Amino acid sequence: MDRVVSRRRLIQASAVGATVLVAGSALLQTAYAAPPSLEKKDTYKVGFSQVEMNNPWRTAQTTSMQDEAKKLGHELVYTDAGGSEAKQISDVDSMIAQRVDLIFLAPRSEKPLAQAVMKAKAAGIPVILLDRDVDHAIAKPGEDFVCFIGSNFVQEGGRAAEWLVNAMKGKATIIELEGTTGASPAIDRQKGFHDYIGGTYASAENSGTPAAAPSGGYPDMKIVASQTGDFARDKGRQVFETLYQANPDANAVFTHNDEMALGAIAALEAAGKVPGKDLIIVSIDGSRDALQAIVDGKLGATVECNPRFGPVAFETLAKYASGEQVPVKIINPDKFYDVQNAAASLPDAY
Ligand code: GYE
Repeated sequence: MDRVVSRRRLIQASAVGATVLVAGSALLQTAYAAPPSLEKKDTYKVGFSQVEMNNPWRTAQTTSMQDEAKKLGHELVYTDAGGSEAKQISDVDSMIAQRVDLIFLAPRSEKPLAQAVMKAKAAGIPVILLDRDVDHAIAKPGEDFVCFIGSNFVQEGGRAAEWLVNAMKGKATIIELEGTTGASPAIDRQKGFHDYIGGTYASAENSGTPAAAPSGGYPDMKIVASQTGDFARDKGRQVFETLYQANPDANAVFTHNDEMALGAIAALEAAGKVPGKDLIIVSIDGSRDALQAIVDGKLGATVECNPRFGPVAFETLAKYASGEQVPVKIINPDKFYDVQNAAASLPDAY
């Protein structure tokens, strides 16, 4: 383990607001408040730890990372954790053992993978989080890892809620399918949606979009059931089937990703219902299948969650290596798809 305090680390440490360096111990402490540094080189050996490959969003993200690495001549050490936290932790261990220069990590959930971030830090390997965050009580951005790159999930949930309020004219009986338990997009999408409906959505913190709901929110928008479908199509279908049987008066659905929306649509059709008529569905991701479902009248709308991380990921790596200040949070801009633009957006969809 590299415990030598390099000049570069000290520079980075002071860049994150460390105090004046005097004694030797203060030096060590202060230096360790910054993530490990990255030497400036033409090409790197970079790890990319993917969480799972069970949906088009993940395929698009992996392709984008692989294409960009290839274009820039970097070696990409790629792993797929198959949806297992234990496997993802051991994937990071093996990247550490292979001495990659930096790890791009798409963590399955906030807490267990925060420990993997701390192990990489202790081994002197900087980590950049892609698309999901870790628990900041365990691993801090700008200190234990370089930064998080991804969407504003609270805003995504708020935008989905705003659309559904308008579509249902403020009155709905809603079933919610949540993403993977303990994953930051599941936690934050739920928060954004619930806060908007409850009238506590922090609009200003979320660049003013959507505008705040009226105080008191929308008391006739009732979420009657909410359960995880693990961001997966078939799990979403099964869970929706159970929740709908228990709540046959539901007339709206909010799903944390498109795969689960497509699962809910399949369950509804199997039950002889007409998605888009009997129940109105709003989702998040913007996949090709989801846009097609909008065109077919089955899905109402989907908030985009941009999966094309390659360019921004490797740009951030280069900035970090050249000692430039990297923001601890880099937010990808997201579009919005409904019946107005779904057909026109199909050719570029993933
Ligand atoms: O919405 C989902 C994927 O973490 C933002 O994970 C990502 C989410 C995305 O499996 O489809």
